[in-house]
Amino acid sequence: MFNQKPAFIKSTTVLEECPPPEIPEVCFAGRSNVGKSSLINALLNKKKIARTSNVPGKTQQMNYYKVGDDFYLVDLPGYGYAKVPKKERERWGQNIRSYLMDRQNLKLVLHVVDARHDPSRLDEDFFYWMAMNEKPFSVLMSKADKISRNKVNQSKAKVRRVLKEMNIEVPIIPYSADNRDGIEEIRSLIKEFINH
Ligand SMILES: Nc1nc2c(ncn2[C@@H]2O[C@H](COP(=O)(O)OP(=O)(O)OP(=O)(O)O)[C@@H](O)[C@H]2O)c(=O)[nH]1
Ligand SMILES: [Mg+2]
Repeated sequence: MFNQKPAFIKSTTVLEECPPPEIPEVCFAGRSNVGKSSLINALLNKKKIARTSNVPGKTQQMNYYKVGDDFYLVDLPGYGYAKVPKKERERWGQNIRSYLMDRQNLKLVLHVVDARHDPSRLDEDFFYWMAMNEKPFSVLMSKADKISRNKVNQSKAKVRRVLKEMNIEVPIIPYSADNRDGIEEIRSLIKEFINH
């Protein structure tokens, strides 16, 4: 599946302008700068099909990437980006919620957190909201290359505990977009949900 040619399709801010829901899709959510766009590049084996930056707030729209004729990967703008004015942030929150709730062909939401930090209040709210709405999601932990394997395992255990407290049990996968650890596992997870 992932050996097919990827193509950038479009950017949009609202559900109504998303491509026709004829093939399944998977989206990437999480705070700004956590590594969502870099992960899409790693999954698609492209250096810069998705634009990345070391400055938070790079991705400002939903960006659609089509893999062969099979499925879409959707890069979402990060949240928690302070520079965006409050009004705009609220509007954006509403757009994203309606996308997450109502997009018919959305098979899986991949929520990215930084492996070096505990999940934030916003992350926890997101987990809770996904579970309440019975949306299939998984937690991916980025930048695992920046800490020891031991620390990665500790972080993973912490995320599992946080989820457990909310009675949520979902896959948790640490990875690195830099050294590609975990990338195959994420591809397998995506395939599983796409074929469902
Ligand atoms: N070491 C390391 N750096 C990473 C990894 N993933 C992303 N980065 C770096 O983190 C920074 C942010 O990455 P992006 O992919 O642009 O983050 P984003 O989540 O798309 O950010 P927004 O578009 O602002 O929401 C960039 O400097 C990346 O090079 C990783 O797995 N390891
Ligand atoms: Mg981005």
